[in-house]
Amino acid sequence: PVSIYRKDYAPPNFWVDKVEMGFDLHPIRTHVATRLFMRRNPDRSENDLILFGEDIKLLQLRLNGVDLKKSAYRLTKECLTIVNAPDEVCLEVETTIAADKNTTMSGLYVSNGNFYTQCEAEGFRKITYFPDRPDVMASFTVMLRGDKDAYPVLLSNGNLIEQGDLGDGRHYAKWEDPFKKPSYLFALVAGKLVCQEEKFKLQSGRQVLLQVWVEPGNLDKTQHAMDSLKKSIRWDEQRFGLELDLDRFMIVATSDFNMGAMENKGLNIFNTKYVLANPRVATDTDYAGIESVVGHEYFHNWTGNRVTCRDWFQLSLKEGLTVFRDQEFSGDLVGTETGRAVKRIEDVRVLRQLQFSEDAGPMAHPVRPDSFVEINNFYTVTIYEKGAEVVRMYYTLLGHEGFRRGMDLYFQRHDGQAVTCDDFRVAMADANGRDLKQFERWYSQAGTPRVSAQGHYDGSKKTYSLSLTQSCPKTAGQSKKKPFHIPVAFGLIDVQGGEVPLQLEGDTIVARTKILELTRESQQFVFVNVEQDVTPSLLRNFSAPVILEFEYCDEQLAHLLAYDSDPFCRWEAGQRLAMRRLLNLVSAIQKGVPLSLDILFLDALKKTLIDTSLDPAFRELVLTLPSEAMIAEEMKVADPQGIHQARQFARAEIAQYLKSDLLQVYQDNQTPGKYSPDALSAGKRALKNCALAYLVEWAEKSTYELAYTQYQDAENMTDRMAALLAMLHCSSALDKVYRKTRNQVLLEFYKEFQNDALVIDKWFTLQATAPTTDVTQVRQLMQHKAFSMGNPNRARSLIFAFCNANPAQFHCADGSGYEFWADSVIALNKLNPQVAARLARSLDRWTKYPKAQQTRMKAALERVAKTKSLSKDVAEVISKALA
Ligand code: HT7
Ligand code: ZN
Repeated sequence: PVSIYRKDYAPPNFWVDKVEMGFDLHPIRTHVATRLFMRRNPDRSENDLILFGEDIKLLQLRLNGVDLKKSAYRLTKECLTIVNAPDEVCLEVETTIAADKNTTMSGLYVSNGNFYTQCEAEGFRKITYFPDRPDVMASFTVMLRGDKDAYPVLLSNGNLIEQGDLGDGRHYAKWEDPFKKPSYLFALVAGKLVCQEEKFKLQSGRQVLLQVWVEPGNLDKTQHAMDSLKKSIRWDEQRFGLELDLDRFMIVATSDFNMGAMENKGLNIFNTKYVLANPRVATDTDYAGIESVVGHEYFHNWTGNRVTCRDWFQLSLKEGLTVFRDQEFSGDLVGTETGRAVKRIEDVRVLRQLQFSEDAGPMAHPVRPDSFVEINNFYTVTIYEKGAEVVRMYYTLLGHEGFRRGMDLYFQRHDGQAVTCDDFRVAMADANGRDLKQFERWYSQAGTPRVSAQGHYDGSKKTYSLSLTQSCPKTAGQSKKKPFHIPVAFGLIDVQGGEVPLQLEGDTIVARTKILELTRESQQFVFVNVEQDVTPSLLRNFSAPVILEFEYCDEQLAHLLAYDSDPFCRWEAGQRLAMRRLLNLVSAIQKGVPLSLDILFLDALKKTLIDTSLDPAFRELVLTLPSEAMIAEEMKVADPQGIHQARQFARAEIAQYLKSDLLQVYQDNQTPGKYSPDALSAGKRALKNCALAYLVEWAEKSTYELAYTQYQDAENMTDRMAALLAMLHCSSALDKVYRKTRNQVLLEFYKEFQNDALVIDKWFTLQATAPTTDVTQVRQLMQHKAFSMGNPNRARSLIFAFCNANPAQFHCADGSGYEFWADSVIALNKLNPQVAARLARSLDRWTKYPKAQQTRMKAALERVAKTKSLSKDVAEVISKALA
C-alpha cells in the first residue's frame, strides 16, 4: 500500500472561496451540479488545479463559462487535474452518484429509504470533484430538490433561506452556511423524518432553534438527546465562554453509520445508538453515552469547526481536545467530587485497556502520526483517548485558569483557520509564559512511557526521597525515545491514613498534592518535615498516560485502598491487589496447583463493599476485577482460557466470602420509583447489579432466581439487561439446570423487542460474549433473520463482540475463531472497508499468544492478505500486523 507522509505537506495551489451546489436526489442516480469559485494561492508556484473524486461519474466540466475539452484535463480513478488553470477560476462540475449502491457509508448513501452523507475524512470526493482537504475552507450554498412524498424533509448545513414547490410532485430547499468550512463538514439529509424541536435562549439572550430528527415512531426517545444538547450549549458558554454561532442546530439519527456521530456544521448526524433512549429500551450506560457524544459533537463546533485541522495528521488537534472537553463536561455534570473521580476512573480504564494495547502493537503511532495509508484507520484510541490525556496534561501543568488562558489565546489567534497541534501547544505556552518545547514529544513519540518510582524515608532527617526514572519502549520506526515532560501528581499517606503536608526541600509552599515535573530520564525529589514513615500516593488522578511501577507491598496497597484521599489512587490500589492475585491464579492453573485467595485481599474488598460512606458507583468500580483483556496485557504470553478460569475462580471465591454483604448491598441499593439516569441512581444500580452478578456465582437456586425475578420485574432496561447478563454469563454449576430457562428468556426478549434495532443489538452481544457461546453458535446466530452484515451496528453487536470480548472462546485451541474472523473480514471488505478494517484489528496482538496459536493466527492473516480486491483500509492493517 502507498503511504502518505506528514513531511510532504504542501498548501494547495488554489483556494476555494465559494461553493454552490445543486442536488437532484434520486437513489439510483443523484445528479450533482457544483460551481466552485477559486483563486490561485499566491504562495504556490504550480498552476495545476487538483481536485479529488472517487466512485462518481463525471458528466460535464466548464471552466469560466467554457466547456472543457478532454485534452484540457487529466482524469484518473482518484484525481481530476486541470493543467495550467488561470488565476481566477469558476469551475462548473456535473456528476452523478449511485447512492443506493453505496454500502460504504461514506459519501452519499441511502439508509431505510433516506439519504445521508458522511464526508469526514475524505467522503466529499464521492459526491463531487473538489480539493477535498481540510485546509481548503469555503462558504457553501446548497439547493436540494427531490420528490415530496419520498423526501418530505430536506436538510443541509446552516440556515434554511428558501423552500418551495417545483411541480410534478417535487419540491426544493435552499440552505446557506454563513461560516467557511472544509468539505469534510458538509452534510445533507433527505427523507421521511420527524423532529422534536425547542427554542433555547443563549446566555447572551439570543434565541436559537434546536431540533432532533428521527425516523417516524422514535419521537418517544429523543428527550434525553435534546436535554444533553441544551446542557452542552450551556456548559460551553460557562466553562469556555464559547457561544453557539448559528441560529439553528440540528441532530439527525440514522441506524446505518460507521462511527458514533459526526459534527457537520449545524447538522450533526448521529448513529441512533447515541440519540435514542427511553427507560424501556436504554441502559444507564446508553444514557451516559448519549450525553457525552451529544456533548462531543456539539463541542466540535468550536474545536474542529471554527478552528480546524491543517491536514489529517493533525487529527488529534480536534479529537483529543474535544474528547478532553466531553470528559470534563460529563465530570462537571455529575457535580460531586467522587462522581467526577468515577468518571475519571472509567476513562482511564478505557485508555489502559485499549490505547495501551494499541501502543504496544503493530498499529502503534504517535498522537500526531508521521504517515498513513488510509486516514480512516487513524481514528484510533491513540488519536482520541491518548490525545485527550495529552490535553489533560496541559490542564494539570497550567491549572484551571492557565488552561483557560491558553484556550482563549488559541481561539483569538486561530478562529477561522486550519492549524496544527504545534499551534495549540504554542498558544498554551504563550498564554502562560511557559516553555513547553519538550512537551512536543507527546505528539511525536509513540509508545507508553514507563515511570519507575522508588521511595526512601529517612527518620533521622525527617525526609522522604522519591526517585523517578522514565523510559519508553521502542515502536515501529522509533527505536530510541527522548525523555517526555511528565506531570506526576504526588501525595503521602501516613500510618493513620492521614494526608502528609508536602514541602519540597528548598521550597516554602506546602500542599496536599504536588505536581512533580519529570523532564529528565531520572530525577529525585526530597520532601522535608515528614514526621513518620509514609506510603506514597503516585500519579494521582492519573496525571499522565504512563505505566507507573512501584514495589508496593500488599499492606501498603490495602492501606491506600482504605485511606488515600485521591479516589483514583484508592481504586488503583485495589486493582493492583487484584491483578497480583489474578496473575498468580493463572500461573497456578498453568502449573496445575490448587487455587486460593487470601484474607487480606478479600477483607480489603469487603471493607469497600460495606462502606456506605462511599459513593455506590465508586464501590462498584473497586469490586470489579480487572478485565480479561487487562490481565492478558500484563502477561508475556497470554493464556485466554487460563485467564478466564482464574477470573471466574476469583469471582466465585469473592461471592462466597462476601455472601451476606452482597445480599445486603443488593437490597440496600434498589432504586424504586420513576427511572432517572442521574449519576447517583445509576451508581446504585451499578453496585446492585454488580452484587447480583457475584451472587449468581454461588451456584444456588435462590440467587439464580433472584436474577430471574429481577428480569421479570424490571422497569428499566438497565436492570433487565443486568439480570439477563447475570443469568447468561455466570459460570456456575447451575448452568445446565437453567439452560432451558435462559433460552426461553432469550426467545421472549427477542419477541418483545424485535422492532427495536438497538435492543436487538444488545440481544446479539449478550449471546456473543457469553462464556458458553462458541464459534459454531456465533455462525448460527449469523443465520438469524435479524442479522445483517451490511448494518455496522449489527455486525459490531455479534461479530466484533465475539472476536473482541469473548477471548476464551475466540482463541479456542483449534483456531476456528481465527477462521471465522478471516471469513468475516473478507465478507465485510466487500461491503464496507472501514468497518472491515476495524475488525481486522482484532488480531493486532497475535504475537502475544503461544506459538501454536500464533501459527493459526498468522495463517488467517495471510489468507486475508491474499484476498482479491482487498481495500487499502484492510490491507494497511493486515500488512502492519504481518510486518
Ligand atoms: N469527527 C467524527 C469522525 C467520524 C468519522 C471518521 C471516519 C469515518 C466515519 C466517521 N464518522 C465520524 C466523529 C467525532 O469524532 O466526533
Ligand atoms: Zn470528535
